Amino acid sequence: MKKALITGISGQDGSYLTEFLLKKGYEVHGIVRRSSTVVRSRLDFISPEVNRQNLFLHYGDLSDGSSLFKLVNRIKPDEVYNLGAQSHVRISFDIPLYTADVDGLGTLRLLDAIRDSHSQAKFYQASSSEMFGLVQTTPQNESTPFHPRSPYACAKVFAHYQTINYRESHGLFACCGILFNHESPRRGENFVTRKICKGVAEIKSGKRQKITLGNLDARRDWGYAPEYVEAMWLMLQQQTADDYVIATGETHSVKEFVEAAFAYVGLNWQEHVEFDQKYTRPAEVDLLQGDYSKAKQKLGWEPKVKFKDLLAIMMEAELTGEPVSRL
Ligand code: NAP
Ligand code: F7E
Repeated sequence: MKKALITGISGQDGSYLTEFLLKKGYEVHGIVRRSSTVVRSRLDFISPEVNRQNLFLHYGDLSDGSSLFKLVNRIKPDEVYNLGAQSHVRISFDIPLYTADVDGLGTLRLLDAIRDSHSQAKFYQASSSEMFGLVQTTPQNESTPFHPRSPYACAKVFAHYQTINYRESHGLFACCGILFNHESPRRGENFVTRKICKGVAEIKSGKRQKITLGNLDARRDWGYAPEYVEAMWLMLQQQTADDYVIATGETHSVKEFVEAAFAYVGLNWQEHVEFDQKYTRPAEVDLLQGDYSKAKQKLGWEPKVKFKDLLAIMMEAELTGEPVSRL
């Protein structure tokens, strides 16, 4: 039985990846942070069909190198997925040092823990399309230069190159997935797609009248999270370690998403959306559109769920009141 160790197991991607690996017969170990209330809601909704007896949670933290070293030594994983992060771009402007520590140095601590324990584990790094930032070419692929526009993106660029450096210097089987935005009913409530879908459902049911948003002109390449975690796994099943862009190839504005979500329930968005400066960023990423042709050719990976279907999945989950359990 293969063993996987996942940081960020309680997050959107961590919960889908756990489900995916348990279905494949893996023993899954996850690192969770201590918090004053124990919230594992995404893991609570893992499909009853999978064998939860093979899931083990351990306290640890990306800011605590000794916990990472001990866990890698004790568990002896075959695969390590580094999904843990302070992942909110706007909030990274409020807590830049914390974000750099967890997302940047945290990755280095984990890489070093693997190296120090002489582990042969294959390593996956959650790199991000935010690294392209002020985009130099469109669409973006693995050769597009980075121009990060936030503390979050700068930390991810650091982690990205540390991962490549451990591959080239120390022979680690280490891959970076440069994933474009991917969403689901399990997306955090303060990311724009989930915020919109939740708000629209509440307006439809009469619970509220308005939602307040920031920049509606930004364009994103939005995919479906369960499909993206499969790409992570595929990267670690290859003969050689490499880096891959994972995206849908489509780009849509936040305004298009808002319009489509309100139209889904028969409402006019202009009557219900307010603007607030506090949801804007000091530097915005205006346009993202990924070219996933390398992943298609080498991994045989292709997205099936695109903009319209994604919106329908997320809206249905909100309208039926089962936002977390819906797969
Ligand atoms: P998410 O829902 O925000 O989950 C982040 C996870 O990291 C949570 O489990 C969180 O734990 C954990 N975490 C936060 N700080 C930590 C720390 N100090 N030590 C250990 N764990 C910590 O993020 P996601 O959407 O699943 O994304 C997964 C990864 O992919 C992240 O690294 C993100 O930056 C990256 N990424 C995401 C996207 C996307 O569109 N979703 C695209 C590209 C890259 P708590 O539950 O305790 O908060
Ligand atoms: O913003 C605009 C905002 O916070 C998308 C993370 O998973 O994907 C995510 O980062 C766009 C931005 O995602 C609101 O200005 C307008 O242009 O949903 P988001 P993100 O910043 O693209 C990347 C790939 C990651 O790696 C990150 O971890 O929407 N926007 N109004 C708003 N955004 C938010 N959050 N809230 C608003 O009210």
